Amino acid sequence: MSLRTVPTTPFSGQKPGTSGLRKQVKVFQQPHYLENFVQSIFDVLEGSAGQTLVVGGDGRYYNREAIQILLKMAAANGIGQVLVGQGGILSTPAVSCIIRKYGAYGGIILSASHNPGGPEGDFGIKYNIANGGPAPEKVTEAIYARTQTLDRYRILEAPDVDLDRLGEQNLGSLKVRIIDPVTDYRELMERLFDFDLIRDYLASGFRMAFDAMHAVTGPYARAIFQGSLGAPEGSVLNGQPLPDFGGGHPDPNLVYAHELVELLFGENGPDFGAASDGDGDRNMILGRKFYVTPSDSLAILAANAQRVPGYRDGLAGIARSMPTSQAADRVAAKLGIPCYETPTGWKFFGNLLDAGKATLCGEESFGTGSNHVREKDGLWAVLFWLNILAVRRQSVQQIVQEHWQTYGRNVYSRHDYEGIDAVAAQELMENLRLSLPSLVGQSWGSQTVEYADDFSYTDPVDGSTSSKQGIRIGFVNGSRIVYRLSGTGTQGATLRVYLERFEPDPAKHGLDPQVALAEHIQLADQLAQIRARTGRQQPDVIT
Ligand code: VG1
Ligand code: CO
Repeated sequence: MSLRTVPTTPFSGQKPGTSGLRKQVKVFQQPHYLENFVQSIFDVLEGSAGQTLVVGGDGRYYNREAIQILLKMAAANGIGQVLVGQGGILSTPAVSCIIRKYGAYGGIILSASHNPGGPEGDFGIKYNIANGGPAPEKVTEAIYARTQTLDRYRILEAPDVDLDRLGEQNLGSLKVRIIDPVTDYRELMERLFDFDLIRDYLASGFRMAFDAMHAVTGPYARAIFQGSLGAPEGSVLNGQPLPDFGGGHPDPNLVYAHELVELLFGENGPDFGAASDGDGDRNMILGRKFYVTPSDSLAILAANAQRVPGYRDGLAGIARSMPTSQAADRVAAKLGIPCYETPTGWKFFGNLLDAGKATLCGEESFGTGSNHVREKDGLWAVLFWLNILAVRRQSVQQIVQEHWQTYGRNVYSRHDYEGIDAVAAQELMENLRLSLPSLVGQSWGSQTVEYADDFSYTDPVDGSTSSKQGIRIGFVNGSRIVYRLSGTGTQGATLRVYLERFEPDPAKHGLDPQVALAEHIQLADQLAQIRARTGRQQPDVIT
């Protein structure tokens, strides 16, 4: 074994996006590419010598190779101990849980989340801090700045670690501990939810299906749903993590989780269906022939939280990302607790959770979570729903419809235009931005613009400001159109258009959102010239 300092030169574009650095696998496979980024992380960490890091990934192609490089670099950079999930597997929420439980200094997650995997797919890397959450912008910016001046990295030349053998191994002065990926996480879930009650409900004939989409949640879902909770074998679909996710797109929405959707919308389907994404932090919730929007899901979990053991004492507050619907705000208002509006990306929830200002958080992009960890958590959301269903003994559809009757319905939809020309996308946003001041007060049909701005956020805890977080056009009746460019894509640009309209009338709650939002959909195109500028006649994905 020998310690090597390898000369290197910076790569451009190693800038973490909404959730870490995501690039095509081919980009990561270039000599020194991953090493440069990892060294930049180590270079900006202060006082990490002798400390513990948690490392794991979603099992996608290049996961094992990347972990070997990372471990050898950790050894060469004076890290004391690394906890690694067996086989290199750890879901994003499990990493967060393990960092917190063992008081680790931080963690590194290898994942490109919902992006496809395999040699032609994507890879990613993300740094999490000691609270278990994604590094805040000041850290990711420091890492990026370091990537641009880097001229060397340190690595230990040593044989590979056996990632499949549980227990301790030495890599130079670094202790590597291979741990079971599921145990700590399952124990945390058992403390939050009434497993006995859910087990009884499942034994009474209530049927569930969970689609792990050949991604990281397979082992967790099998252990928890089929193991601890006694759901019949076969309740977990696609439960084997595969490097290419079986050729699928591990994004739990109506388009990509079609196997589950067909099951739930077919005849004699299960009562409850759910899916998660590549790294296990997202969730989609389905009832029989019924889809729950993630924004509604957050609001419903909040409204029912006190029925669940972990949240029996009530919520301190709710936080949602700006484009997420305002359904949660209505619940917060009724509960008399604050509702915070943050930019897109889980890193903005960390301070609110640490300061005890928020208990539940959510994003419209199938992300829900709480103060139990500092990441969004797919299986947690599924267990939360199961617990509520087991208490209320009503169908998913009944629970959602009753919620709308009580609070009104925030009709919501997101339209994604994927892989569009990056320059055209920038121009579209720039043009829209320029037109904002002139929009206020203008009317189209029944819609009058009340405000039009580019969302800027000041963190109430540390006072840091993040600007240009999405263009919002709000109407006097409370409806909104929001435009953002994705910060997780790897090819071209992805335009996201978020549409929301409040419907108080229960007689209209059953309307298809695409119909109920037709006026806004048309207006969204007109105001931003989407079709003309992108050349697309319709969105690629509607959620
Ligand atoms: C998307 C979602 C955002 C989410 C992010 C990471 O970002 O919109 O809400 O936090 O993905 O989720 P963007 O910038 O593409 O809109 V994950 O599960 O990919 O870590
Ligand atoms: Co994810």
